[in-house]
Order: sequence, then C-alpha cells, then structure tokens
Amino acid sequence: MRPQTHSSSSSTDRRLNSLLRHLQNNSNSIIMDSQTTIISSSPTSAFNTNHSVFANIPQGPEDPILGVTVAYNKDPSPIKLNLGVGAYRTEEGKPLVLDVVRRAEQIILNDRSRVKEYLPITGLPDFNKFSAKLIFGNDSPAIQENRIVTVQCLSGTGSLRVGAEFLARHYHERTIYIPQPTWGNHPKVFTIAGLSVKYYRYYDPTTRGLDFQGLLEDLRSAPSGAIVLLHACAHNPTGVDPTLEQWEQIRQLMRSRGLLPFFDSAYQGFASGNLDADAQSVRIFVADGGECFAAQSYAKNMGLYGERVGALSIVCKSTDVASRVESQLKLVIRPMYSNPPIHGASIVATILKDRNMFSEWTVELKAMADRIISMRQQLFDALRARGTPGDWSHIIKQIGMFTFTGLNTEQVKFMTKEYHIYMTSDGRISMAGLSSRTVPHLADAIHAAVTRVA
Ligand code: KET
Repeated sequence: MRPQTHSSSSSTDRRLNSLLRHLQNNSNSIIMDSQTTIISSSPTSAFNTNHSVFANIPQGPEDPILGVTVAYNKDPSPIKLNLGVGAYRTEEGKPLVLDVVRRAEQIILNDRSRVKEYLPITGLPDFNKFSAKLIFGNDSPAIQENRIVTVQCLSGTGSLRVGAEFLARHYHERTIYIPQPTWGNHPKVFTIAGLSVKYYRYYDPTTRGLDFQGLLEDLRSAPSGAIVLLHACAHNPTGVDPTLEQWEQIRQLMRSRGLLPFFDSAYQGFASGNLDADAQSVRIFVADGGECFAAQSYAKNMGLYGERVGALSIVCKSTDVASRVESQLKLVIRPMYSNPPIHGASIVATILKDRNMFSEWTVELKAMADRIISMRQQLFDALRARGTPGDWSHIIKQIGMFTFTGLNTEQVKFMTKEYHIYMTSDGRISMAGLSSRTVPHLADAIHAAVTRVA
C-alpha cells in the first residue's frame, strides 16, 4: 500500500487550499484560524435585513466521534447506550469525578492565597515540571540535564496542535506519518497546521494485530527527517500496541533514518493500570539521547475531560536549544489563546506533587483500568455463550479504552437502529461506557448484527 498525501505546496497555500476544500466538499467541520481571512464576495450593496452574509454557508457534518453523542442525546429510547466517545463511566453508567480530584479541588478552594491571575504563556510551572516527570520518569536524564521544554496546553488535542504549528514553522520536513487507522482528529489537526499527512501501515484486519512488517517498510521508505506520530500506548481505535521488543526495533529504524518521533499520550495508566509501564515506549526513545515530542492528556487518566488539561513536551539535545524552542513556542501560543486556563492544571499539580494524593490517584486509575478489562472479559463470555459466529478473542487481547470489533458500517447502523447502541462507524466501541448491566444488551445486538447483516 502506498502512503497517501493530504496536502502539498507552501504553508499559506496549504492553509487556504485545505480551507477551500473543506468549504467545497462540505467535508468535516470548517476551521478558520487567525491567518485566514474570508472576504464576502456578495454583490449586494444595499443593506437587506433578511439577507444573511452567511446565506450560502454549507451545512457541515457532525464530527465522526463527538457527533455520536449528539445523535445519542436525541434518542428518547430508555435502553439507549453510548459507546462512542472514549469517556469513562461507572458501573451505574455515570461519569466519574475521581475522589482525589474532588479533594484537590477542595484544597484549592480553601486556599485564599490562590488568585485568578493570568498564567504565564507556557502555563503553570509546577504542572509542567510534574507532567514531564510523569511521562519521562522521575529519574529521566533528559530532565536532569534540563533539556526538555514542557508547556501546558488545552488537553491532548491542544498539545498536538501547538506541536504541529511549531513544526510547520520551524522544522525543515513538513511531512508527518500517522498510523492507518488512527484517531480521526489526527489528520485534521496536522493538515490545518500546515503539515502534509501521510499514512504508515499499522493494523492488519486479517490477523486483527499489528502489521509490523508493513509499518517497518513504510517508515523505512519515509523521507529522512519526516515526523512520525506514535500512540504511546492503548492505540486508538485498534487497541493494538507494539511489544517492547517491537518498540525497540521501531526506535532503531527511526533513529537510523533521522525520523522525528511525536508521541501522542492520551491514555497513560489506562492501558495496563500502571503509569510507568504505559510510558515505556516514550522512555525508550528519550533514553537514547535523541529528540522527540510528546503530547499528554489528563482527560482520561484523571477524568478531567472538560477541564482541558494537557502538556506538550519537546525533548532537545541541549539546554540552550530547549530555551530557544521554548521562546518560539510562546510565539505560537500567544496569538492562539494567549495563555492556558488555571483551574485544571492546579488540580493536576496538586495531585502530582503530593506523595499521598499521587498514590491515591494511582489506586483510582487502576480501578478504572481494571473495570474496563473486566468488561472485555464479560463481553467476550457473553458472545461465547450466545454462540456468536467468529473469533472474538481480540476483545480480551486489545489494550485500553476501546475494542475495535471488526463490525462493519452496515452492522453498526443496524445496531443503532434496532438496539439504540451508539458507536463510531468503524466498529469501535468504548469499553468504558459498558457495565455488567448493559453487556447482555450489547452482546444480543452484536449477535443479531453478525447473523443478520452481511
Ligand atoms: N489523542 C488520542 C489518541 C485520543 O484518542 C484523544 C481523544 C485525544 C488525543 C484528545 O483528547 P483530549 O480530550 O483533547 O485530551 N479521544 C477521544 C475523544 C475525542 O475524540 O475527542 C475519543 O477518541 O473518543
């Protein structure tokens, strides 16, 4: 399979072209940034109270993931089930605010010395310091050598976007390779920032496992210096991760080809229940002294979804380079959103720097990860009990929040229509949205879909 290109030519042209494509194709949401101005070409000169300057704006489609929740909310059925978005739910099907988060908020609330001043452009210093330790490890040489710059950003998405904008401005190679398949927002985030997106092979539907040879071949033929997006753990949507030995081979190949790793770490702690184990892929790359990018999200592992807390780290070769990189990150951030919000980052910093709160967090995190693993087993058992045709062992083998079921778009449509089960059209289900109570309903729906819809 040949990697496909998403965009080309100079950065400004690329922005405009991609925006025009969005408008013309009526595809995906339309994103405008400060560098793009649209001038109305309407010939009407007289002011007309009934005529909107946006009269010809095309209706954009819903987001493929967040749109599932929109459809779910409109469904009046009492048996409806939302397995679309990757958001944790309790056994009772309710969103969860961690006890340790409530406790941190209480501490923050009671501390009268805390004010609501602007944070620095790069965010809360303690948050940045402890976030770097969390992903790179307490004893990371790169931290000790002071050659990592970490900036607080708007959750994982904002961290990816800031990293992408920085690369588009300051890096010589504009091509980023992302896995096929990947989180649906990746190609959009990178394209709109002015990078050119290509895919590397990742998932083999026949084995329901990693296409490791395909991955190596595609990275081997990538141009020297190309950026490579890697899911740190719990690959979304497939739930298939390389083994540590495979990571080591990927590292050797990437370093030998001068490819620049950009890790997306949205599920640290959710894959295995262990924060250190889930950061091994990143740490292998940092240990060799080379450069790398890492985007961290606290949406899932601390349940801070709507607080929008995350960090972008750039590991550099020296303190001197790191400080110049930081100066340029500030120039990216300031005109985008000026500086990040204070509340969520204060919660995270409060938890990360207190030994007791940190360990309380790890217990709650492990409980979430374990509940997801138990849902995998229960769903697998339920399908086996029904004699549903097919080998469903991938449900228990896959890692993280999602099961990539192998159900096709038609089968998904059928399950939504007949069973009020909402999921993304690629057959991904969020295991965190399931509970012991709802497993039988899902198993019935899958059984019916597999036996009745081709
Ligand atoms: N990276 C990956 C791989 C990812 O799955 C998500 C979110 C993000 C980054 C961004 O998360 P943030 O909330 O910006 O920290 N994924 C889930 C939610 C979404 O699509 O926004 C999802 O796949 O359901």
